[in-house]
Amino acid sequence: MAGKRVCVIGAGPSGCAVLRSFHSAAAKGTPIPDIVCYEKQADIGGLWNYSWRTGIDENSEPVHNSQYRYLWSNGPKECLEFADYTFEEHFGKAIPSYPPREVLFDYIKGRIDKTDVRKWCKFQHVVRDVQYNADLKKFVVTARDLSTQTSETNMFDYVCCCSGHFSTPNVPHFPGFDTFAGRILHAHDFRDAEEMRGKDVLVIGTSYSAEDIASQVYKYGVKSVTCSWRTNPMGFHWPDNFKTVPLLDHIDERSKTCHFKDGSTAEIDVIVLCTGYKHHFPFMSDELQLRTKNILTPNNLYKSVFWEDNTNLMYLGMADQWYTFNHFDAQAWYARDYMLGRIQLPDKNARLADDKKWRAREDTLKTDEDMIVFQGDQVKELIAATDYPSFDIDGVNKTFLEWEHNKHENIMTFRDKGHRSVMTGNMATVHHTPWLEALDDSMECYLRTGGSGGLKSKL
Ligand code: FAD
Ligand code: NA7
Repeated sequence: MAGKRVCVIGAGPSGCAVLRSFHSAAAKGTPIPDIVCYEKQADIGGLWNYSWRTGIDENSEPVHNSQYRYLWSNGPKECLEFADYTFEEHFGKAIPSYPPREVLFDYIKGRIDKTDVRKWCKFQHVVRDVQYNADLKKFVVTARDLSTQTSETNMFDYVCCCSGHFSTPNVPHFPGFDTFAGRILHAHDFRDAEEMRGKDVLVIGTSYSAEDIASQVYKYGVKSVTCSWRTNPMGFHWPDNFKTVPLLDHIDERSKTCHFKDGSTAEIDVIVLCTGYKHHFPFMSDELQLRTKNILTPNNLYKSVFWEDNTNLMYLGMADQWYTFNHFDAQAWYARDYMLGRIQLPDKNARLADDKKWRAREDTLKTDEDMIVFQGDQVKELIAATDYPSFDIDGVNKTFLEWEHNKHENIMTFRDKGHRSVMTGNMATVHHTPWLEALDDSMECYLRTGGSGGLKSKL
């Protein structure tokens, strides 16, 4: 290991997983390489490190954050729990299953701050360029220190790209947008549901952003929500002031009248494009650049991690996400063991055959359950190869299915349910206030036992 150097790009949950994996090896006495983690923001946490800003940040960089005020976990915390750092260990007690953003941010930071890995992080450093020098067999990485506006270029043996893929919005155009008499924004720029109070809102898209933003604006007093779908409608039992329509066709000139593919119309004040994100790596040289859609087996990545044309480049967290934090850990531990020489990868033909096998299986998946089990199998395979603490992945799959069931039973109350941790065997507690009434999402209020967290007077 002596003399080897690893560059980690981004200190969100995926980058932190890499840092933590090396820390864990070092704590067991294994010599580890030199590590530098460039993070363009001022702290760790990635998307969970909330910013009110939209567009361009204080350093003239594109704002990374896509999360919003009042965001609560959209899946059970029991499905993302770190196997080496449980919620109970962090909070000192059992807590409910769907924490608000601030609580999850605290949990992410808590695991990192039990170690000294921040010493590897260079905050407010944005990676601008990554090239591979085949003669030297090294990556040449240029990063800009945003606080001093100076650049540095360094050589690395390995690069772990952990820059996320839910920050560069996919923004389609619809006829009539140019002169729409209301407001158009992408989910990436959505920050505060309260500004939608009393408004007629159109949500385009049918995935997580659409379902959550539609629910959020309902919670904070929207007048009506029109949900527009391209492939399939969302299929939840929405409240009475919701309407589901096919895709937007066009908007009348200089008006708020939206026409949909079935000929129906609606008067709309605000259009929220929940149309997903692009994998976007402008800092990677062309031959190192991941180009993929948001799928479970991203293109050209062995085990969804190793760049097929140069396995010393690894991308983490790039698959579509059912499993999140503990999946990133599984990838990080596997990548770490490759970098430590503990895991040998097969030759390229065998790797491509393996990619093909997983992709062929992905192409057969029909239901959410199929996809959850599929990703669970990917996590199982990675974990089995390393010393990341093993956990009951079939149990987590079941929790995902309970969550799906609860959402379809009532999209506005699924967060009031509790799930059992497969890590501790303990049930989550019941939150003191139903989600729909819980308008104060601060950590202090959330962790309080008993009492109301609802501030109805705000409405
Ligand atoms: P990110 O969190 O995006 O972190 C990437 C990091 O890389 C950032 O800190 C960024 O500043 C840094 N970076 C980017 N480019 C550069 C560069 N050029 N140089 C240096 N640093 C760079 N997951 C859940 O499990 N539960 C949820 O409830 C949930 N809700 C979500 C809600 C929204 C609105 C969104 C968008 C996502 C949500 N997710 C949720 C999924 C989320 O993607 C993951 O939880 C997680 O944040 C992904 O971690 P990551 O480290 O891969 O990426
Ligand atoms: P997703 O999950 O990638 O979903 C994108 C959605 O956008 C999906 O419903 C697509 O519909 C829809 N889409 C994409 N392009 C279009 C166009 N041109 N017209 C209409 N609809 C379109 O992104 P999300 O933002 O929902 O979720 C990403 C993460 O954020 C997730 O991890 C969450 O936790 C939060 P399709 O089915 O393809 O017709």
